[in-house]
Amino acid sequence: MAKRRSVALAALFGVGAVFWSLLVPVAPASAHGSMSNPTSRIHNCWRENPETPKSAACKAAIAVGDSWVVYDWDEVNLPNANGKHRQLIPDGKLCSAGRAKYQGFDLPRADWVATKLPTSGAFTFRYLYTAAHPGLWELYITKDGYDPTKLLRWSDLEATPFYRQMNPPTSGNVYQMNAQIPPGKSGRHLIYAIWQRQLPDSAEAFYSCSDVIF
Ligand SMILES: [Cu+2]
Repeated sequence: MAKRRSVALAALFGVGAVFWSLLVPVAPASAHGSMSNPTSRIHNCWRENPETPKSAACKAAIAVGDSWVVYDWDEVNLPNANGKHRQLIPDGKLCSAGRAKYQGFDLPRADWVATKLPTSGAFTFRYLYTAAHPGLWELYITKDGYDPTKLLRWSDLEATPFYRQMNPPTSGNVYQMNAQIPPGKSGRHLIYAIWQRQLPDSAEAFYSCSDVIF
C-alpha cells in the first residue's frame, strides 16, 4: 500500500516537473558574481579547484562545508536583504552572509590566500559576474589592528566604505571599480564587498570577503 502510494506520488511529481519546466523560462537560477581582484575567499577556492584545493585555507573551508558549495561561488547572497545587511548577518558570519552552506569561509585564519595591494594611489577592483544586475557596490576595509585569527565582526570594518558606486562600468564579465586605496593600511587586511540590487528589480544582495596584504 505504502509502496503503491509512493509510486503514484513519484508519477505525479514527474508529470509536475515536466509541466513546470515548460512554464518557467530557462534562466540560470544562481548566476551573479564575486570579487575577483582581489580574489574573494570562495572565488579563489573555486579557481584552485574545489576537488583538489591547494591552499590549507581552502582545504579547511571545504572540509567544513563541502566541495559542491564552492561551485556556487557567485551566489553568496541574501535574496531579500534590502540594505539591512547588519541586521541580517550576525557577527562572525560576514563571509558566509550568515548562510550555513558557506560557513567554511568564515573560518578565522591568517593564511587565506591574500592579494598584495599597493599602499596608496588608484586601484581598479574587479568584480566578476555571471549575471549583471543594476545595483550599488560598496567596498569596506578592516580597521587598523585587524586580527585575521578572530571571527570577523561588523565592528572590525571601517564605518564608511572606501568605495561606493551605483552601476560601475563593466568590461567583459567584470565590473571595474576605480577606487583610491584606503590610506594608512599595512599588513594583512580584509575587503568586504556588498552588491545591493535595487528595487523594484530585486532586494537581493551579494557579499564577499577578499584577503589582502598591503
Ligand atoms: Cu544574479
